[in-house]
Amino acid sequence: MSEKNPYDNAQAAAAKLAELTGVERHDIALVLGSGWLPAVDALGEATAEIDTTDLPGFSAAAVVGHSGKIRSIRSGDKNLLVFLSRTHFYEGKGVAAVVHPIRTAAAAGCSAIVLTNGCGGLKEGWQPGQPVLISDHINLTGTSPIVGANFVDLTDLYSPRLRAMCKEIDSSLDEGVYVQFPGPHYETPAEVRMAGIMGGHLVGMSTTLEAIAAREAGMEILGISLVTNLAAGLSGEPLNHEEVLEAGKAAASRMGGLLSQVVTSI
Ligand code: 8IG
Repeated sequence: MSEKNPYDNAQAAAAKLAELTGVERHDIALVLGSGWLPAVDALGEATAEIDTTDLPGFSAAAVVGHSGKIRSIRSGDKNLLVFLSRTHFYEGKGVAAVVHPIRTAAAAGCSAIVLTNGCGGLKEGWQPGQPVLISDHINLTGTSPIVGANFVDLTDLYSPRLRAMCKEIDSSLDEGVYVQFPGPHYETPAEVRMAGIMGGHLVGMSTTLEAIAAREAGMEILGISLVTNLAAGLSGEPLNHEEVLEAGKAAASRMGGLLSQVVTSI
């Protein structure tokens, strides 16, 4: 990242985004996690698609199934800004790089953001391919995207209004507390038990730092996890990345329908 401060960097990225997409202002941002790519087509035709690396401050995507693209989609009367990939904390590029897309979205005009991820599920009865609303989080990365004495409040971080809206769309949606581990290794079974004892229901490697940066920027936040696997030790099988992508394909139409209905009612 350049020597300027992260908020100026985000302003520069947003200006370049407007220039390359021809869309002056975006309204709602979406960040797609593992397994969510097949769902995005339900959001509508892309007005423009650019490479993340065309914007200042972005680095190339590092994970299979994550495409390093940004799509601008016109949906009803709203301009959606869809990040088809994210930078993960475990890539070691620093927390500012992790939340640069979030700050860019805010600088581009977005007042709401939908953060999605693929993760392990702890609650009994949850099955791979099941979307779950994030009700709250536990950040185990040991760090924050905010530097300095800026004591941002995280009460109701994941908008109760948007969660209620999702449940109106799909009354079978459950909620859970998302626990972010640093990764890139998955948890041990003992760590999964710890997460459960702490009050967690979902384990993953993203989202919490982004949510904090989004709150700092004043955006309304919706978090949706796709349970792609039962958390380590709960299924008797080892974890692998292929099942993650499979779960996404299997659940794509349900998640796509949910996303498109949510963005129209936000
Ligand atoms: I997809 O079980 C996916 N991402 N930490 N644990 C963690 N991250 C994940 C998992 C999981 N599944």
